[in-house]
Amino acid sequence: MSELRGALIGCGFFAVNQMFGWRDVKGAGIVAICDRDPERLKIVGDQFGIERRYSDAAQMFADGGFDFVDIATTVQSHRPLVEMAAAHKIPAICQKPFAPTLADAKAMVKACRDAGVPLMVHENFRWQTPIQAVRKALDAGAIGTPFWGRFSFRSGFDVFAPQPYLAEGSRFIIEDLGIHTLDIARFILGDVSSLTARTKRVNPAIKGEDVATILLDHERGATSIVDVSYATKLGIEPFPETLIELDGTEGTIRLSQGYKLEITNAKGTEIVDASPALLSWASRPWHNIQESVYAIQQHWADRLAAGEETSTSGDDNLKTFALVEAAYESAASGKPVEIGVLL
Ligand code: NAD
Ligand code: 89Y
Repeated sequence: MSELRGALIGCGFFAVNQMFGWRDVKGAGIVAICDRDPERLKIVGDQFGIERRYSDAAQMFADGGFDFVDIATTVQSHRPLVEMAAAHKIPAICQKPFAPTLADAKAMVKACRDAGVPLMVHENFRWQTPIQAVRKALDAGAIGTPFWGRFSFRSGFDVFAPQPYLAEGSRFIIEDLGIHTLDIARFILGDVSSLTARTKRVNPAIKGEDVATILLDHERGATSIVDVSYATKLGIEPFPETLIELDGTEGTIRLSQGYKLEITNAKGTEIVDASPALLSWASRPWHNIQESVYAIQQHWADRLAAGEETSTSGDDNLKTFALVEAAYESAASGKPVEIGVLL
């Protein structure tokens, strides 16, 4: 079968990882790129040898000649660009956070559904090697039925240097990073019926919250905690590791710093190295995220070719996005929020 031709919109900081990922993906490649900033367009176009370059997404869609679009811009432009893709009947991948609000996210999912085009949110953290290893152990019945979990991301890494816009929004860590941690909690323990959240801003130089603690009730009966912080200064900086603790009826799983996976059950304790691969183009400490970019893009290419839905489809992501909205609502009111009411 011939290779799927992709077009990428938004040639900024993170898109470079996506371009490297596409270079490695089997069955798909990028044939056109777009950015409003001529400097970014030139840097990425020259680096990856892409001749078709656009400063205007509408012009790129009008010219066509591609089978899918990969939207790697920041959140403000996601809705118009996804709707543009739907109007041209072009399957779309959209970066997280999918939309500014849940209402926008729902409208974007509807636009693609009505147009009959596949939509995937680039929610890559569940594709990280250590997270997949935890899920595999759980699926193999290693700890029986999980009844409690903790999904923790605590760091003091300077994310504002490569992504200065993160310091400027009234919402920060839940929308930017906690969105991944909440998605991992769903991926591991299933959908959520209600949550309670508390937030804080510790860093005086930013506008939004940089600490959040969220208590989740999962539909299948487990209780979990999602705790995220960019105000935590540790001896060994863990960025960008998500640490996981799971207690089950037959044992426990611990994913600890350094990608150490420890599984304890009646057979004893097994310790596995769940480190991500360091891809040829990747660099530490980002390599965990970079490998998951490649993995989610390969998944998209495989599923698009097979005509099958992706793991983080627009529909699926609404359930993660609802947790983000609910967390802000709960932090503001101090009260628990029912997720079903939002969806
Ligand atoms: P960035 O600001 O560095 O890059 C965005 C680029 O998009 C800019 O070059 C800008 O000129 C361009 N752009 C914006 N609107 C456009 C439009 N309408 N048409 C054409 N070009 C447009 O941002 P970034 O740090 O690369 O982040 C991009 C997205 O990636 C964000 O949503 C961010 O949350 C996400 N991100 C995801 C991960 C992950 O692991 N999934 C990690 C980092 C960032
Ligand atoms: O934008 C964020 C993301 O998605 O992963 C880590 C990050 O780059 C900073 O929090």
